[in-house]
Amino acid sequence: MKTKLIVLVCIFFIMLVLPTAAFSEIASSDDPLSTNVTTSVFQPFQPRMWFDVAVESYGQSLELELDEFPGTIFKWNRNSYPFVTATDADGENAFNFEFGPIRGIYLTDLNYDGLPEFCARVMWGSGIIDERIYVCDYAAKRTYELSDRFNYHFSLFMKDGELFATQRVAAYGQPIRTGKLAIIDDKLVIVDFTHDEPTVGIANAVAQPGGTVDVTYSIKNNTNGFTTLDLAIKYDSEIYTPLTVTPAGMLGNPLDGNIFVVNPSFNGNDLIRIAFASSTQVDGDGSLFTIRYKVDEKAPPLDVPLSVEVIKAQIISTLSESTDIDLKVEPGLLIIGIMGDINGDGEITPEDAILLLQMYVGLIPWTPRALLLGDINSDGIIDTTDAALILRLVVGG
Ligand SMILES: [Ca+2]
Ligand SMILES: [Ca+2]
Ligand SMILES: [Ca+2]
Repeated sequence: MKTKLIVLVCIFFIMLVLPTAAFSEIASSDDPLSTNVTTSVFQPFQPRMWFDVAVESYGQSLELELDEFPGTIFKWNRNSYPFVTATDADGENAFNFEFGPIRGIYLTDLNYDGLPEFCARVMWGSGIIDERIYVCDYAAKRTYELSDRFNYHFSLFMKDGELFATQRVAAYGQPIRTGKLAIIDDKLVIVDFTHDEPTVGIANAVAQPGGTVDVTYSIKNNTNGFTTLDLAIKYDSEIYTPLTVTPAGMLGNPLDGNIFVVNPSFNGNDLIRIAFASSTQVDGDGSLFTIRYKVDEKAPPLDVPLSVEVIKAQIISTLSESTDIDLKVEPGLLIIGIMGDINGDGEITPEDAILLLQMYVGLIPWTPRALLLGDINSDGIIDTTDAALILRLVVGG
């Protein structure tokens, strides 16, 4: 939290004190009338790849000239030091990148001066290789390094026109952090810009007494992933009982090194215990598992809260290193009732039609029960037609 604040304050401060640097001046010197006319246009530098041997194969060297550094030729040498040289307009050596071997370079403006930094992916060492990130602020002739030999690898990738960095455990390869690069307090860091926390959500579901219902439990904001889940789900067997618990593709494939085990009646109680372990990190959003519940024939009309208790969720990095995930829960509802019983008294009466129309015209807020039991003709919308059909059900039509 503190880091995010510092970044925002830094960005604001830089924008405040360096407005002229953040703008590039465009003036035409060909037309004498326009020599005093200067237009300023904010041109943020669009991140892009210069080259990456992991993406495409290249020869022994490449050359690059940038509008931001006119006349300067940057040359990458695949295997010989200096791995990148900069030559100025006079053909003089202006700067050497004193790090390497460089396997990829991405260009992005990290300090908001409108000029790109050279962000290099480096494979360092012989025998045991470190993946490292070096950033060269060519305008200031400064270099920053992100490395942690034997412990962590750091790599770069582009996605949706943005540059991202990933930190992985050297021995196992699991990513533990992905975010944007930033220079904070003169240090190169990876800043995680995700604001939303990982959350397990339960979809609302509806069932008639004596019927069955599939309830889906999903995860969202799962950016950093998990390797274990330990969950407990309470139910009330007098009202509803689990029949099956089916893992979704994300958790279910043993070929992916996943183990998913369920006890539907822990210690003989109305408690489902779910334990999940994976050899790799499961990331991304989607369905985790689906529970099919059987609703008792004598179950009254009810709105039953559906939740899940997260006993433990972890990212396991090494034998000695693991991180607990603060997995939030968004509960859902199991609505037990019959179509058209909007007020949940177990009968279809004109009151249900009145209630539906009051919600329809916005006099009272929609209830989950009305949304799940109100679409009598199943056309996907709840409106006056459904109210009329409820009235027909009253007289047995
Ligand atoms: Ca810059
Ligand atoms: Ca009713
Ligand atoms: Ca309808």
